[in-house]
Amino acid sequence: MESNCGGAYSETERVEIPLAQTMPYTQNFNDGLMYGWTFMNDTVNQWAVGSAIDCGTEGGQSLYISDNNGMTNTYSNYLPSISYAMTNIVFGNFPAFNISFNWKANGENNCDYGKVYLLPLNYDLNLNSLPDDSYSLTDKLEQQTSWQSEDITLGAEWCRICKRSI
Ligand SMILES: [Ca+2]
Repeated sequence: MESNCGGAYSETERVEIPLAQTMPYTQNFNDGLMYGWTFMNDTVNQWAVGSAIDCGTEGGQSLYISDNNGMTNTYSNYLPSISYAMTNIVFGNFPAFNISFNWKANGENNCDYGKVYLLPLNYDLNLNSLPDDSYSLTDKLEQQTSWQSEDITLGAEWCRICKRSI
């Protein structure tokens, strides 16, 4: 590494390059594999990949919240809980980006919902509070019992950066 232009080289540093998805990237979870997705789960309501529900072909699989290790797409509203499903995305050299996904959520109004964020890789996630809302790409995803299609366009300012999608 070199400090500023033409300056002296600094000491060698070790940098961890995280496992990341490159664009274009699609994921239907149909074969049940994780593909670089990781979870940071509450003790009761947890993200799972399984066949309890799917918006696509019969027998497909999807990513959903479950309170029984993925057997059913059900949750407990006895105690407040936050769980994260995340993957790292490398934004390539393109003039614009599109993020689209299908979702439904039939939780308690204004209390139980999903939300999509794009966060810096080093963002300090915790299970007690949601990330800062300035990083969210969506409003609360809630109160829909039929499949919804979300379609988000991001501009060229996202070019060549790596973000964590949650
Ligand atoms: Ca699927």
